[in-house]
Amino acid sequence: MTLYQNIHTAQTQNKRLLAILIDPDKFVAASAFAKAYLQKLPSQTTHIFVGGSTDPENSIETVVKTLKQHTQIPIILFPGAYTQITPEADGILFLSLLSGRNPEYLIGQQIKGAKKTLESNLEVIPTGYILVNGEKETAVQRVSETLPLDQNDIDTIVNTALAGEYLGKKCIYLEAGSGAIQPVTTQVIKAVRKIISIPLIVGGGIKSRQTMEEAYQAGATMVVIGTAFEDDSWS
Ligand code: 1GP
Repeated sequence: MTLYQNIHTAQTQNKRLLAILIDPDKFVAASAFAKAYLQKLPSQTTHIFVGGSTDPENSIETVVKTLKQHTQIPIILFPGAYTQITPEADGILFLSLLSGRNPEYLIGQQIKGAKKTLESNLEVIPTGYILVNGEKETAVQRVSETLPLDQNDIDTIVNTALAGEYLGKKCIYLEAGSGAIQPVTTQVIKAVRKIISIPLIVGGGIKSRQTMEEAYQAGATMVVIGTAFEDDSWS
């Protein structure tokens, strides 16, 4: 089964997927660190995402290689820039920032990374990436120089997600931004879930089992958690 078939099946069979996001910038690519990190992950972890808005040390390749030595969990790139594409992973969320109006993040980075992606043999998962307001200026907003969508403007969020599906995206990722104060609300998740037929990924600011549970109940196929495992604040 491909990575996408697995995600799609989870959606149709109402199974819950959990991705842990590793920011290469904050990860020590050493065996002992990787082992200890992997051990503390929840047993229901189904995927590991690796990527960040920035990777100044260009460490993503060594981070993925180190992780691969210690886990069978599929590793999917979640690149903030085309420079983060590396063949050691299993797949890539080929993102387009649909909430923004910066052509560089709608199509520019994608053109720069297309050939590298082809040559890498990574499984490509075309993903419509929608940044919503998490009540904090996040790295995605800063780096992409775009504004998030207002979480109260559910119509615009829903229409953006639907347009993403019609454009051929295979997943929609609702993102409140790393370290968001306000995660994606259940109202937003429910409204988007109701209108799209593709898997829905939800992340940003989820720090507790309860918030994770609420996101699944509202219709998330996959929940993404990063910061809470980085700073051990998961509760
Ligand atoms: C960010 O959705 C992810 O891109 C995860 O966010 O770091 O807040 O868990 P957190």
